Amino acid sequence: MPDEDLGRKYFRQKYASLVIVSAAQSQPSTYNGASALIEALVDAGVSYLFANFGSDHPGILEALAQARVTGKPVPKVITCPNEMVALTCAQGFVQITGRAQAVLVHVDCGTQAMAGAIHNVAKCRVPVLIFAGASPYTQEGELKGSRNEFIHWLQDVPDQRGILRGYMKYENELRTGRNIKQMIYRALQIASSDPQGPAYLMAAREVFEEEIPPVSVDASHWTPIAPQPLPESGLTELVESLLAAKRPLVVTSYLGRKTEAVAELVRLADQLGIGVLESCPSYLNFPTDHSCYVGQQGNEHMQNASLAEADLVLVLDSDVPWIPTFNKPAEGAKICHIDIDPLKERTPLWYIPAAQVFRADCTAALRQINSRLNSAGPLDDRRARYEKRHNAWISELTRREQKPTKEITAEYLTACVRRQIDRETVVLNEGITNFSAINNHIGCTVPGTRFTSGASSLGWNGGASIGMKLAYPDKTLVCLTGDGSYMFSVPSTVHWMARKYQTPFLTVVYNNRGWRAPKFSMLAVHPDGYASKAQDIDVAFDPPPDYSGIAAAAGGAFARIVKNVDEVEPAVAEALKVVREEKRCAVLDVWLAHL
Ligand SMILES: Cc1ncc(C[n+]2csc(CCOP(=O)(O)OP(=O)(O)O)c2C)c(N)n1
Ligand SMILES: [Mg+2]
Repeated sequence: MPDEDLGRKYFRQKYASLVIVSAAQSQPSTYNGASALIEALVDAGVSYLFANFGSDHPGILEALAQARVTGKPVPKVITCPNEMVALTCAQGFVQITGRAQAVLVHVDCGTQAMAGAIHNVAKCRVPVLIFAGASPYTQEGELKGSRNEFIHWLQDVPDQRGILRGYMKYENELRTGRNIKQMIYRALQIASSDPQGPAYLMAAREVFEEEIPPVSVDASHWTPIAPQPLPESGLTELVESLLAAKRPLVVTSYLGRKTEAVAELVRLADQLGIGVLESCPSYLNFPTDHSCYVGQQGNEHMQNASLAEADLVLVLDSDVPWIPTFNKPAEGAKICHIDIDPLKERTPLWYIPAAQVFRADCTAALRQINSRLNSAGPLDDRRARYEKRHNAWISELTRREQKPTKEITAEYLTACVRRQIDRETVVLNEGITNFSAINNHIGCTVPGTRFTSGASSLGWNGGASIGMKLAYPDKTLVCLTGDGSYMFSVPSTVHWMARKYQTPFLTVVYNNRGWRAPKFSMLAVHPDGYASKAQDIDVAFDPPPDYSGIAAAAGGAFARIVKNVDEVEPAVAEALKVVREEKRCAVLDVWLAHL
């Protein structure tokens, strides 16, 4: 039999039962579990469903189509050819808006394919609702949705929820269409209550197909728990310590996830002359041009001078305030810790020697502290000292970002980008070994303009750019990424989606021809070993792919490879013009020194 006939026969067999069932039961309008799911998402304020469909979703595809025909609202469906990208898009959108979004994936397979994005949303505390179908639980046509494809036996796995149990704040199985709405609201309430995080719900096809009386429940009865303030007793002691200290210092990493908290931290610095150090920041926590800002530190193996001389360290929202093997506060410094998640219950090994620890919302806590601080006191000395440090730090950055004579440096490249963007431009940083260079030289000052994945599974930059652009259609977006991280981001999917959903952004690939981070990690542990002297340690990408060409092929992006120092700034300017005026993505592949 020719291939074509075989194909037709297979198609007829595969879909015959489906066609008969739907013809026999077709009605003008059906209300089933899938209808309840879509209504629940709309009522809960979910704007987007980042979806990758499969055989588990006939009910949902049908309900979406029915709702569109009958004029009912549906979340905007974003078709995502890769699940890691789908979840990362949702993460990007939520990092901007704070509003939980939904992701739909295919059974255990799509759950696995969300891959490291699961780690990122969990560690970054991103509220997101993930739905997966599950294999039908009937096999002889007992119920609508019963098994009718061979994969239904293969996809029936012992513990689908176990795939991501270690990462979810909440996971459950929907067992009937009748309480789907309540279950969705409960999952969203848990995901959106601090400390926020992802939730996972799965359901077999029969649940979505189950015809039910329309469910009417009030989504507003499942609001997130209210932000927690500091207790009055602890507040008094804390404020006294802050006033008594000679060199108080704030260390923070993700306080800026709420932009209001940044304004409160500025008030605190202005009132108290307290220094602010960002440690491995995942958000912009403090304006980098404020005279109390002493810079940021990531993996740099050195003792931070401001941290060493502080006599009071106020840790505000941080997972890694310092790395004690080479950087820590002085012996005897008083440490106070306010965090939405101070115990880090999902991190098996975690402690800092804190005298006071509070689980509280930093915006609320800082407001309380600020309203108690009504005397400026003898603070000019503190402020002057931090101002001196700040100015020295700025001079050092200016020195480092000078135009190089030979190979392009990350510092110079980042300074070129900075000169071509405005204050409102949103910057995504997945620069890895150039992470600090990017944060330092990009010079963001406005809260909510600088982001990272907040975690460590690479490839966040592309999907997050799409999600953030959906949230901020009028802002310019600049995605600064290592070459390895660009490859991890699945650029073929990202650029197809960016064109389809009109989310133009500029990507700059910091191309050092491979993975420099594992090389640095090796050298830090084995500085004089065999690997340190080896020519090749299997981390280089020679010859590298044509990174910008991938984006051009997948989504019509503007593509340019830049190898010459003189070309850098004009290329950034031209690429940004394309993004802003032609509303098209641009990818600049900028060659730095070989790793
Ligand atoms: C999904 C995932 N796989 C592997 C790693 C381990 N890893 C950490 S950094 C890194 C290299 C990143 O390369 P690139 O983006 O080019 O940055 P560079 O190290 O060159 O600065 C790798 C492979 C990871 N963090 N996440
Ligand atoms: Mg690299």
